[in-house]
Amino acid sequence: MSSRAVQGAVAALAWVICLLSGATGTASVQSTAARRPNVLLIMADDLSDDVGTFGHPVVRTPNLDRLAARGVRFTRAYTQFPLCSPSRVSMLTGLRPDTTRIHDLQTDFRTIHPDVITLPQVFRRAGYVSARVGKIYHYGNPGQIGTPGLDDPASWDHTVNPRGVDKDEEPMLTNFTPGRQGFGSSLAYYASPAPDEAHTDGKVATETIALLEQYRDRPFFLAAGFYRPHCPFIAPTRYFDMYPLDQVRLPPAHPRAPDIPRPAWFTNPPHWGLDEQQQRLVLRAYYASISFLDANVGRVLDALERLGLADDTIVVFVSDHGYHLGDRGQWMKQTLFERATRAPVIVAGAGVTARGASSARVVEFLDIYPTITGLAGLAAPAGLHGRSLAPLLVDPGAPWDHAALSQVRRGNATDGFMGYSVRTERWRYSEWEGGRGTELYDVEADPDELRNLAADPTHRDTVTDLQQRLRALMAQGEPPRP
Ligand SMILES: [Ca+2]
Repeated sequence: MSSRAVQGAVAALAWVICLLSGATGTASVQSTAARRPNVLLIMADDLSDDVGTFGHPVVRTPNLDRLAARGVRFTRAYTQFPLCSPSRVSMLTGLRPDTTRIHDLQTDFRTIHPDVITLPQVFRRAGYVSARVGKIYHYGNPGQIGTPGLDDPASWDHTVNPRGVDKDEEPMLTNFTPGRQGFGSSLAYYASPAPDEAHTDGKVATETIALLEQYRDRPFFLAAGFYRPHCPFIAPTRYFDMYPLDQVRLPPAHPRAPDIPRPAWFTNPPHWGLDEQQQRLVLRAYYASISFLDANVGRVLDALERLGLADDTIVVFVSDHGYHLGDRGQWMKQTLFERATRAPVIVAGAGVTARGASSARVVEFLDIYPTITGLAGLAAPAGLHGRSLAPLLVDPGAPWDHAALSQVRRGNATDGFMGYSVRTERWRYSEWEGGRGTELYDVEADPDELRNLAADPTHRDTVTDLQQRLRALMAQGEPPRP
């Protein structure tokens, strides 16, 4: 048995003794809880940083605002793979997608890495109760709502898989992309008359609150996995009413520059043929879904405060990747552009001193695992690919010379190929198919990534430098299989 396993066993034994010793045991449980912070991990699905908390002029997210006031917003946080399961498995194992070898939505990572220690497992082994509500590991959304999805049973003591009225409302959807497979990849919406609490995400909040009440006297690692704003965009009507159509602005109609490699694009043909009014309706539904998510997050935050747990709990809010909303005809995820790779991260609560601040340092979703274990004072397994964000939780502008690596696959595992992209504070450099296609954007001067500078001789040194950084980060993972 490893020393870590021994520590876990000792901690577990201590709990058994606490629980068996009755009233005295309860007192010692509470004193342990006071020493060890709890963790509340809140995940959104397909949420870009188009939220008021991150500066969006229209989308209102008052509850994320109040969470951000208690912590640090990361405005340049990048997923390792802009697709649900590859991103989530990477984040929760702390390993790059070429190490996890999870590049699709079907593979169970335990079939490849039976002994990897996930983030929740670190807490479980340290004697915390570990519980999940909803989508933390991959779940077909909406297809697998109400099932465990691709869950990892070793991560949890307690799981809940809510199913709400939105599942029954799917026949009511207005679907602008009937040719795409299933509602999980559709541009489809429905303004529901059902109350918040009847929806799957309302139930995620209700069940999370119940777990907070149940485990308030124990150190806990609770993960609340929400399903919105992932499509289909079903939310209660009043959230649609927050966004009159005349307030919904489409992004500028920039053309696709011909020197951008073809694999860079995901949505073909542009907008999947939607006209501008249809695009506006989809945008409004996405915004409504965000505000509904925000309201549900707010209910959980209210409970945390009501139960007196706010000061002793580390709260991390994270999406799984970003989302295109029509820029250059792109929708959803699975590109290496800013909009699909960048997503909101907020680290708040216990142990965070720079409250209400934002950090523009480039960070990776891989950094979340060692950040949370570090804040809780627990040892992370050796070999994680990320680094703790602790210095930025004290000084959000602290020196931080790190880049982010994202990747995405085109085609399937046997005849497909990968694209890789490295992001620094100023630049994004991407390579497709082993370098057959390359892109360089000065994101500071060109935030919409319209001008590919990769072939511009005046930027040759920049390309060389970024290629080296890209290779160094890729080398952390294993090479992709041919
Ligand atoms: Ca997702």
